[in-house]
Amino acid sequence: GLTVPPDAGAVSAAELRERVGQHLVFSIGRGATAARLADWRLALSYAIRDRIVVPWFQTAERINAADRKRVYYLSMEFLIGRLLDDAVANLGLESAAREAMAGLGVDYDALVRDEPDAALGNGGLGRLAACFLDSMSAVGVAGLGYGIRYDHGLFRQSFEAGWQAEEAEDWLAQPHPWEFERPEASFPIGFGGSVGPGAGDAGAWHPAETVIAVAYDTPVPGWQGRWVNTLRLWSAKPTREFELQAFNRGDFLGAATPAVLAETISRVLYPDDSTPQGRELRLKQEYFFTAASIRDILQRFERRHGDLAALPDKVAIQLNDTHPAIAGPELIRLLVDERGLAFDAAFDIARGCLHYTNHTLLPEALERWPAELLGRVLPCHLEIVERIDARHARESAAAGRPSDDGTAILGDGEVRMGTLAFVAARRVNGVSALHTRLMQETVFGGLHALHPERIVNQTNGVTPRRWLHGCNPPLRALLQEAIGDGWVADLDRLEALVPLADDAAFRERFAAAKRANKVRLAPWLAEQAGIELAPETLLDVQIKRFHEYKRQLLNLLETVALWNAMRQAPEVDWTPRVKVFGGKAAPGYRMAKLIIKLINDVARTVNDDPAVRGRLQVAFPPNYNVSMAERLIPAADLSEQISTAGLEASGTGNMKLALNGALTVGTLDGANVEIRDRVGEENIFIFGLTAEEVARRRAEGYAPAACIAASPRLAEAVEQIASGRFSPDEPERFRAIVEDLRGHDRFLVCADFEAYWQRQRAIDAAWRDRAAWTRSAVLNVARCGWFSSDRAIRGYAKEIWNAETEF
Ligand code: 26V
Repeated sequence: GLTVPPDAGAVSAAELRERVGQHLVFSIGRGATAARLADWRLALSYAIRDRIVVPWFQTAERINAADRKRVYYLSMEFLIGRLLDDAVANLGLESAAREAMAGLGVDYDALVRDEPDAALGNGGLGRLAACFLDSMSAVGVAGLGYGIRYDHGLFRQSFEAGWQAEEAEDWLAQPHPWEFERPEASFPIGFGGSVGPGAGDAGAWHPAETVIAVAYDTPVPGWQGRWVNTLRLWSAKPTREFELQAFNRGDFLGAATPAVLAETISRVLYPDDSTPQGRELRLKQEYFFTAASIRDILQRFERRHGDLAALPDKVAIQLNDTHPAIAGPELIRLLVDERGLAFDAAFDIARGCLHYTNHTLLPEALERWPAELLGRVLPCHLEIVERIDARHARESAAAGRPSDDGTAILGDGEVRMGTLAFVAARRVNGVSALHTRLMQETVFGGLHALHPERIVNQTNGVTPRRWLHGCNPPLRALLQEAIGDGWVADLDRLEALVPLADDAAFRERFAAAKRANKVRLAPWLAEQAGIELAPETLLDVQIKRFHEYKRQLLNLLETVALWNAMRQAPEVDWTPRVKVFGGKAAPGYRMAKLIIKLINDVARTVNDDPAVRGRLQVAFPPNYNVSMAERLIPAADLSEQISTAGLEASGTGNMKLALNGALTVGTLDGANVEIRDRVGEENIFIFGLTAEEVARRRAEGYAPAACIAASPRLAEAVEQIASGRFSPDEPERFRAIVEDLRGHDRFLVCADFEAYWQRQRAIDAAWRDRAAWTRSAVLNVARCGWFSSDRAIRGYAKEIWNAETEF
């Protein structure tokens, strides 16, 4: 094997500078005088990537030599963000990189900011996948992420007269320096056609069209570069023969058509995370990357092992939501059709490998495919789904369960992907304790009764490398002095800060770090949102996708009511606040887009009002993404986590904000419950109905009108919106919002309004005792170590994958 010195990642500033110069000339083809910022960035990125390659090979050798069980994380989305600074920090090359670039006359920070975000995801689900990749490398799991190399990631958001507009994102317009194209790692993926009689238990599938999945590999270095896994993304390419036939007939335009169609499959990320619209292209994307991944997994296994029955001992596959749930039927198809196994044996092997994470219980977000569509695009798989369903029905009957218990995979002409994923998985996990219990009691109640050992909890986590060490240099420096840097790979060590919460000198330094982050943020916020952020102002942030259940509208109604209160009592010494909203709405989600417009209209009204100047401002910087989160989170004082209880599966922004010393105002929903359990009731602002109370209120027949009538400030705010106070040019603009609030209020905004208002006024008061506030903030940081994604990955490895961790 390879012999490489153990400090292969180490490099001096002078040497690094030399390598950057070499790459600039020989990889980019540009001289130093002509080089633009992007050229320097690419040159540094290649020089850094060079340091990762050898440890990458070494990791592969170690995994092979020990014949370690491999973990495959299948996800439609990886919301990664920028890679350069993260790689530099993981390799411990921060000062070398700074010094090298300074020596070349280039500002390192400007260079880092020049990198476009890799935005191959919508929100929480995709960002979780990125944190898990980082942690699998940090703790040394033999992990590999599989996804799609979208040409265009999540759209860029801008505001046109306050309305969200979407523009195509184009991250591959410049060279992407982190990946390696692997033309030899490619698989033909079929669609459509028919199923004829096959050998034995099998039916042979004759697809009507075929595209090629080509692999692109990105190394994923762990902390200190001691372990490097791979992210393998598939890109769709046309098959060559198809093209040539038409070309030879002289049909030149026609020859290009299949190429265009094939490449459509990996063209663009679906930007809707609220309602799966049953679109054929989406189904093709799902099958495309799942089938390529499963074939790759099987090929890697068969190169080293003979007995397919050993697959579950050597392979664990994690399905990130139902999007790759076709993995079950596909694996069974390969084992039966191409390997000659009997159906039941194949099913047992598949179920031994597969695991499914559920990320939402919202009925409209659960994937269901029309059986007709599935049968047209994947005829063989529909037959296998029917056989899985039949086997499930037999098991169910044998256990004495009624046949109409709602657990069938096929029903009402649809394939229920959640049920399919559950039935074909060895373990099914929820992403917070509450969410897991609700899975067992509600959506998966019948299946849970049949398989009581299957549903387990693994609460989400976030990587401390990006979400503390990387994004918060002032706090990182303070922690270094106070407790060293062991926390970066062992976040529980933050507990050593607990006694320091009572140390006034430490608190002062902690507050100074928070202030420094706000000072750092202020010019950017001024530029992006026209807001003046004074460092003594309470910075209140709600940053997440726009969804009615997340209740940005509740925050906005409180903003309007606060504005009214300030105008009505100008003599009161109000606590100054800046409220920041950040997030995108699915392009077709009309209500969410209307709420965005309303926030912008309220922001303009409030920010222009001299009566509240210096007291209340509303900022909505456009195009919230991972990089914006990295700016906002370290500066935040207050974290808004105010979803209707029972609907936010976990949340991960809540963890990032608490870990950076923001206090939470939140409902008892998702992982907020576990944050409260850890930081303590007195260091978090909980309000509102519990999940049980929400269910009860709805069962009793909830009517929002009574809540509005009982709260004059809510009534006033709603009336102002209704009467066009914020939209004088079009008074009826927000009618849909007002009618919904007064009529249905599906997410109980009105029911929770008064409790939220009261909690916010308690927060105003708490902010005035800055020593006590800072003490709470320190305790939030100290007690949130458990929310590291390293802890989550160790949990998955032990409880679900049965896989080793090296570190
Ligand atoms: C659904 C769909 C439907 C089809 C079109 C594309 C698409 C993309 C994503 C989704 C699922 C969204 C589910 C999701 O992101 N859930 C979030 O997962 C986070 C990580 O577990 C969790 O913290 C959030 O509470 C949960 O909302």
